[in-house]
Amino acid sequence: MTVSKVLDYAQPSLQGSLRIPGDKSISHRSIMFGAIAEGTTTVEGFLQSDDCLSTIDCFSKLGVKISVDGENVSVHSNGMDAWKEPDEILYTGNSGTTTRLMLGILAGSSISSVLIGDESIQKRPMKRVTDPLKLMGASFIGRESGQYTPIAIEGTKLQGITYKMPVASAQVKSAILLAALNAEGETVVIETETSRDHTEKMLQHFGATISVEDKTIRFKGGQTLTGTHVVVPGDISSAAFFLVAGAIVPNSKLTLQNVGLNETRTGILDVLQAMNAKITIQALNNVSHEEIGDITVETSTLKSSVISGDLIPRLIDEIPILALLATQATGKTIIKDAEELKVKETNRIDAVVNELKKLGATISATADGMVIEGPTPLHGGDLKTYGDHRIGMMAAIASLITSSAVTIDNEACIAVSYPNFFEQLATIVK
Ligand code: SPQ
Repeated sequence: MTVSKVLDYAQPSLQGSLRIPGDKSISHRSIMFGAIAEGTTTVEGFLQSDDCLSTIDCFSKLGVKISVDGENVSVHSNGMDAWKEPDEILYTGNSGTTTRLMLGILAGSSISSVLIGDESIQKRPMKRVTDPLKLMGASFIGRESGQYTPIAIEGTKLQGITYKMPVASAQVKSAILLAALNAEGETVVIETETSRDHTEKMLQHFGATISVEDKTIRFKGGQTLTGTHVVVPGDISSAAFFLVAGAIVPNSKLTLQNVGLNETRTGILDVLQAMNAKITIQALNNVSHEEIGDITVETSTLKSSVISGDLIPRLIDEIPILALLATQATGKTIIKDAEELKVKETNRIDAVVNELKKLGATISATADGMVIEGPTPLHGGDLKTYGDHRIGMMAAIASLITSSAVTIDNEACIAVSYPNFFEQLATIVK
């Protein structure tokens, strides 16, 4: 059941500090790697969101022992050979990461299984993953030759391949690398643009050897992973909503603690700086092969920017909230080279343009992005989330600067990546 929520903030200012919850991409991978590894893996700072719980659920059905105690998770496994063939269908919920990475993992296992996701996942393209995996010898049955779930997987022996990626996608790269763990010989993945590299970093953290030179990744099959301790940084994609809120809500100053600062994810910080936002980064540290730090943001007078090219994969999930930021910047912001937005939880180009227009923004869709003119005062309205967490949170942050209330049609979808979003927001609204 979907429940709507009315958001009515009377000219707030935002003050205080937030500890940003765990990174979704790294939380998924910590469970996957823990399940593949031999021994016990302990995870600290795990994101207990709907998507990450879908990953845990899939591995539990494969017989992996996983215990969750808030943000602390332990995974006990004797490696993939000890997994049991699941007697139920593996349900990946709304999670593209779970679905695509599981396809890579299960392709080279010794078991048969079936994967299905929710209504949104059933429309998201899987051939980008199943095609290269088939080149490795994988066996899938799914609608339109493995394009859509449900997909049945017959685990089999795989061969290493050399694969030039047609799109910048960490999910495609990760699915191939995870399959490569069980493949004979070397696998080489060549990226067009560098996408998030958490899989490469975590492979090293679990004791594997991987070579990354510019956009070429080389990985030898047959390596054994060993259980370890993983500290999950806060998710910069979640922090992004409060970074933008701090910049656009008058008289605000916010500190976001424990934010992952992996260079493949920090495109939003580059854009905020280019648009004149006041941000400072302190307390840099390294945990489990990932950079972290605290970010302070203050209300700023913003100017427009062009967001394109190799910046896009470094901020792909932040584009909805950056579009809202651009409505408050002077001049024309152009977002291009972002066709990938069309195959996310919903078509995020159409969703962002439709919903921000309802609030009075000057915004139009292009074939590969959008154009936004600002600054524009926004008014209230009834907004659709399309069941997409990032559209829901963009609408919620927009409501902080609208002249009247904003209603969102589905509050629950936000729990896909940020279950305590509204609780945290309430603590900083003054
Ligand atoms: O997991 P899912 O549903 O694909 O989630 C999204 C999101 O907005 O949270 C995308 F819709 O993030 C992806 C991201 O866009 C997570 C991800 C990863 O963990 O590897 C990589 C990106 O996707 P892609 O297709 O570019 O590889």
